[in-house]
Amino acid sequence: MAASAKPTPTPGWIDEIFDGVRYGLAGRVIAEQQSPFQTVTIIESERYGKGLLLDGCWMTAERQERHYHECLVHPALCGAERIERVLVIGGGDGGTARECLRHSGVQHLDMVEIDGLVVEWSQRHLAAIGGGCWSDPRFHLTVGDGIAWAANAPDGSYDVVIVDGSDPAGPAEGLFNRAFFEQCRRILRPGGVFATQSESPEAFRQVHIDTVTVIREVFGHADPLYGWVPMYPSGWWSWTFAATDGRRYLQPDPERAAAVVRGCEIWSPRWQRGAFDAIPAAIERSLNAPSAP
Ligand code: SPD
Repeated sequence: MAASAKPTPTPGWIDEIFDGVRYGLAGRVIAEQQSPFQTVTIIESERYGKGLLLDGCWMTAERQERHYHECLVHPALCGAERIERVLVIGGGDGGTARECLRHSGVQHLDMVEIDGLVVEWSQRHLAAIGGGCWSDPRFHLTVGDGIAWAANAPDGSYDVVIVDGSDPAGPAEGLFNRAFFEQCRRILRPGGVFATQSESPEAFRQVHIDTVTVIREVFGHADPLYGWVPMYPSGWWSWTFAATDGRRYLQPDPERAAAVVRGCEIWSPRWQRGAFDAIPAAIERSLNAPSAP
């Protein structure tokens, strides 16, 4: 899972290198620092504007972030029974919180990001991604451990829990395991929805399958949705949804959807239907195969 920008760097390019493939943008590094958790890099690219890498892996960029954030947020925010209280774990660039706060029904959003440098540099260099979230009175930021936050939150304290972490290595590793997903389920109210990024069905296929499988075991069901984040390995990405009372995220609330869809670049109820249906045949077979005793 570990990526590296070290082998054979090409001047004028920033690459995530994974498993024999380079995923790169023409541009330059404008800031780089080792935080207590990871190497944080801010770049300026020709095609997608300013962007963020963590430990050499692409996280986001100004002119591509909607491909990711809209797909993670709106199926959950349009699918939960209520949306007054939202928890975002990770999400330090602010893009996930920004999309959540477009829903006027959200009254209180806790965001728990482990790395204060990611927040600070996103506010300074990538202000367009968080937009107005940082000063929204509904937004409450804690720089701390999201896994511990979930473990300590009271039962049924959130309507929506969204996990916007990086890949399952380093500080985000614990965001992919059963114990964490169990806590996320416990802290949801009845009618609540859980959402997480669930990696690439191509570049990180087994991680993707394992993640969906464990969420299905914890919630009794879970549905991956497939889209594209061109700067990520393979460009093909997934987000997975589950709920306390069945697959309610498959039917977006029409009023909530109508209120946000005009401002979306990718997400719409129609796009969402296709994206849930776009499960690759081999992934569907693997997910439906009986697990070994
Ligand atoms: N391989 C990249 C996975 C990154 C997922 N999180 C991105 C953060 C955007 N808010």
